[in-house]
Amino acid sequence: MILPSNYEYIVIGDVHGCIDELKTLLKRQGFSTNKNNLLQITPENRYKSIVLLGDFIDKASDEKLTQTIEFIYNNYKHLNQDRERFYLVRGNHEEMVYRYITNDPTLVITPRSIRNKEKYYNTVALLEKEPKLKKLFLELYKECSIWYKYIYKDNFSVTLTHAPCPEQYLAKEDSTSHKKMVKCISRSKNPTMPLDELIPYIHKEAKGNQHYHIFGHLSQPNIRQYKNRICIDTSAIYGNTLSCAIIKKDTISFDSTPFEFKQKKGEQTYNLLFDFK
Ligand SMILES: [Mn+2]
Repeated sequence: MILPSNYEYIVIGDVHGCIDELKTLLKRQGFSTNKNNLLQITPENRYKSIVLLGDFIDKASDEKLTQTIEFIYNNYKHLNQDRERFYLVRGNHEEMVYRYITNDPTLVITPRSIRNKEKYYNTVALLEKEPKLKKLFLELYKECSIWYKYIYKDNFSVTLTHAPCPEQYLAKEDSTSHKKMVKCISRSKNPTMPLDELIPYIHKEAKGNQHYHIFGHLSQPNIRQYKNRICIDTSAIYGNTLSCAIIKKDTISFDSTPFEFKQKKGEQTYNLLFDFK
């Protein structure tokens, strides 16, 4: 999916129910909310678009997850009424929750998968007891794309996916490529392995040109960049910050806002990306 290059993009990393921080970050980027939680369209933000880079659900409290889904749903409708300007990328959490709540027959139910559902995918239980919210989530899920690409002249482009992935799969449309862009090899299943060894392609394929790949998924203590590979998941739900990349013409800048402690933070030990000794 190609993004028109005559607009500016605010690309936001893994929200995981951090609705207060999402609203703060959007406000810092020129989008205030009114009393109905709708983002205000002003002459100043007319040329700005918003991209959520996947994993907007799970890990947070039920109250905050509810607010997050409602906020994204209402603003998705609201902002996209005149032109498309609010985009969603599919994360592995949206995908797994979707598979659980639609009783995907390819999802093998084991004691482990039931434990995972409770531990990692707490949005499933919430949606199962709140049918109206489930309907909103299902509608949003349909709107999620696997990737977006912004192209500004021949020498500058930015590909957006939820997870890091090998170059050969980037922005491709076969089902293997789709899987690779949504989720990479699991860190939690390989806890002692340094991240740079777990996904070696990400730094081996990195180049010093201006064809960037921005992704989230790998919670980090800060924005991590190596050459043209950039991770913007800065662990908001783990009490750190929510970050965005701002793409304007042929420039990328960044902004972050701290966790506001309006809900309990999650626990996580960081496994650092681009940690070259
Ligand atoms: Mn993820």
